[in-house]
Amino acid sequence: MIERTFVMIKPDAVGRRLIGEVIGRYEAKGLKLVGLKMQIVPKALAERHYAEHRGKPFYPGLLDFITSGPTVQMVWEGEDAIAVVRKLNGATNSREADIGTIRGDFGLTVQKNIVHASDAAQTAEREIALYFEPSELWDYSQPDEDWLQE
Ligand code: 3AN
Repeated sequence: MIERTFVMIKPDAVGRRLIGEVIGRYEAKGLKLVGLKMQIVPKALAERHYAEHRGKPFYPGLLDFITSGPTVQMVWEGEDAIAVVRKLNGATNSREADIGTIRGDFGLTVQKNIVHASDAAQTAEREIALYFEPSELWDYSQPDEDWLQE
């Protein structure tokens, strides 16, 4: 099924000049970029984004980190995009993430783990709406789509 998922490149990866590398992984897989922006996430927005983690020991540090510098927000589209992107990203703990995944290849920590991506259809819908207006998402076709859709 063609899905859309939300992905954020975190401040560590922006600071380490990994934006192009991360975007290149999703592009190479065959996913389509349909939304893109860069911002320092306001604290109130970060609190809404990570509401499910409120009260956990790592929550204050997570908020500080995610608002500490510029981030890149994206929406990617493709067959089973939510699961495919999480596979490309690898396990949350970068040290345990398989080599070949984004976190496995570029990360060493749990918190500074390069990327965030939606974990389910409902989350994707919620996170896309948190960061994008419908008018900021683009419908367009690419000439190789027949090779990339069931
Ligand atoms: P994922 O980003 O893989 O979906 P979540 O949603 O469980 O992971 O966690 C959200 C973010 O919270 C992680 N990306 C990471 O930055 C941070 N985080 C999760 N667990 C921990 C932890 N045990 N210690 C520090 N930070 C954590």
